[in-house]
Amino acid sequence: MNPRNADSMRDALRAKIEAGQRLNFDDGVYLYEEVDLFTLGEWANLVRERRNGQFAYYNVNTHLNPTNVCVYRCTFCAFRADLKSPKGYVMSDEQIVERAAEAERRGATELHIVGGLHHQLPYEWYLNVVRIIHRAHPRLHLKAYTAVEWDWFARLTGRPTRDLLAEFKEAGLGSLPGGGAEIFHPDVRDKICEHKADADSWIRIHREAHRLGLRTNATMLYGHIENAEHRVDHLCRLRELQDETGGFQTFIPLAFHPDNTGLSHLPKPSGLMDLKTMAVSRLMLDNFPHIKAYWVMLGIKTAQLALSFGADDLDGTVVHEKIYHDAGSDSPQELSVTEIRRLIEEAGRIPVERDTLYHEVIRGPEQWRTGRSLQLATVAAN
Ligand code: V47
Ligand code: SF4
Repeated sequence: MNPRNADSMRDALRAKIEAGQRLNFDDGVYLYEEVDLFTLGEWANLVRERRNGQFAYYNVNTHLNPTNVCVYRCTFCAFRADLKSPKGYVMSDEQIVERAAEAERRGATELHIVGGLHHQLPYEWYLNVVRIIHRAHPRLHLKAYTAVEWDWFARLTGRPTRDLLAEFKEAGLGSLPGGGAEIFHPDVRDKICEHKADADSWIRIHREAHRLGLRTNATMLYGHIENAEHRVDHLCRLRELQDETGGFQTFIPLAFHPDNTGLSHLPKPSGLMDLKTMAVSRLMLDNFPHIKAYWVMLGIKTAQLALSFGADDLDGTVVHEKIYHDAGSDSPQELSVTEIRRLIEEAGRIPVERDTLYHEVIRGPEQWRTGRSLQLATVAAN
């Protein structure tokens, strides 16, 4: 592109962003391919501060992966195990409830539950996980099962996912995590996770959840075999559903970790790619209230920087994370609240503890309670 055209394209984009106008697919690809990191950061930060001011959110949570045995063989996954593999496990009811009890003792407000799709476990087993935890620990918000898992439950039962979501909601399901989205574009999806739920199914399941009043998150796995066009296509598809339902809370870009995976020959995405993806996500997803810098996968240092590149959330204390640690993440297993708040303050932001649905959490000497809603941004009505 000749320099004069490049300048006018950049000026046009800056003007659109300052005026709060929507960016299109070509703008998104241009941001990735032609705009330098610091300009991207400046623009993304403008949008971030418009939506969330100086606040940066975190929560106190714990992960539970009830089984790692999985019928699928996603090439990027180091977590899964074959049915007969010595690495495979299935947690007992006692272990599951004890994990929830431990979470509650540590003051967690949320349990993040995802796992493998076991060859032999019936639908009722997954339902029972939510039911027994909710009965024993009704205050813990259960953010459970990705769209890929919901699609698997439909395959197991022959029942529509909408009915299954409703049944789980009755049993104590609070919201859905954003996993399983990977890259929607079939040119990539067919190569990295051929058999599991496709993009249309992922989108349909989140639409159904939103219509049932369940909030959900969305993710994108980047830094493997995809290119900028695939990433921007992914973001545009999410933005379209959000226009329709307003049910997404947070978008989480997930950096690929290659160790122990079928793609171990690939390098890790660079810090530059991490921050660019954070910024482009903030700029393209103009209708998402929050963009999360998941410190477990970004590393603490990049996650802290990301708070100036569009992100307004660091996720949580995250105890017992397996998916990234199996794939070579060298992040610690847990961050203390003191450390998270220090990272946020050092980045010049105001730390706010939130619950899963973005209400302020107010801590007393013994107990916590929910305060005001932190949804500063307006989302379309369901
Ligand atoms: O769907 C698996 C990804 C996801 C690898 O909703 C990998 O708040 C990188 O979705 N390298 C599950 N990524 C995790 C997830 C998530 C995490 C944090 C918060 C939330 C939320 C959701 O992890 C999978 C897949 O995209 N993943 N293996 C890997 N080797
Ligand atoms: Fe199974 Fe999920 Fe791993 Fe794919 S990413 S192999 S569905 S556990």
